[in-house]
Amino acid sequence: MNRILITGALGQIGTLLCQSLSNDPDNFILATDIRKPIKNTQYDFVQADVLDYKFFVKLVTEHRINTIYHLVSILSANGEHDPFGTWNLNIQSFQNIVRLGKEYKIKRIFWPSSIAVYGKDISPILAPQQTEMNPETIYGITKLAGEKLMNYYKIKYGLDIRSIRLPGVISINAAGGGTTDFAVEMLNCALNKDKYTCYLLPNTRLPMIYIEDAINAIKALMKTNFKNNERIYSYNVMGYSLTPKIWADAIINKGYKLEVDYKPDYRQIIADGWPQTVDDKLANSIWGWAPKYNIEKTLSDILKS
Ligand code: AKB
Repeated sequence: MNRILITGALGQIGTLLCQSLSNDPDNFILATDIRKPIKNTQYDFVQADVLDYKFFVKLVTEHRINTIYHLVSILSANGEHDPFGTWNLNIQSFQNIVRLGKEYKIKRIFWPSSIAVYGKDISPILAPQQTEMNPETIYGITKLAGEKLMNYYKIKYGLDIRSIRLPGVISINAAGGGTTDFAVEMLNCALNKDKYTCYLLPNTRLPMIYIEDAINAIKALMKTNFKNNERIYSYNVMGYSLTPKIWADAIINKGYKLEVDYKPDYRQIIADGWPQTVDDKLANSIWGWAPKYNIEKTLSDILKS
């Protein structure tokens, strides 16, 4: 049986990942978050701060946890308001999870990295899987540090930590504090008949993925039997790339009235430092990654509910 602990379980990815993993009778799920859920969950939930190592030791031992999905993170835009706090939370929580992995023989850990590991010196089209990386946000720096630590701990302690570099994730709920949140915010404005003021210029192009594809990617990655060196990567994945203008037009084409004006702020500089598309061939060739959702399918799926 997989006895799974999830941190950041009430976040954009955590909410759906917990539901999806809990549908499998072979999985026991212990969801944790710093916040309390607003409604009852179909799986066990404990309010907990992942910086509290001792409390997590208790959770891991009491529930005989053997797998961890560590999703807690301060994202790119929020991170810029508090670089010290962002380093502390993103890195110290990572270290706590790794330490649990080592001390309590956790068999597999998932931790998401991000396209924020790239900086504006990268070629913006099909950013390569492996290249020199110069992130320009504290969030990106913590993600790059996490990627390096993953490999360090693999060599040092033989830990099995798996990772993908997520682009902007699209779902009905925004991640909160990310630079790619405009897509979800715009969608919600269309549904609520509100006007949307976009903080990025209309033609800013960024890589995106629909939440269903992101969840499928995480699950596929965690099931793969890797050969030795294949585990060292945080794999690039993406569904499609879009601009605020393309996304607004696609929503309007679905019959929604949507008025958007554009007032770029500090997030424009962050977005300008990220690639427009990433090269995800390696994920495809090693563990069969292939997205199922394009822009049209994403919108149809979100709007049907
Ligand atoms: C953000 O915008 O910060 C995140 C990301 C791309 O990692 N969605």
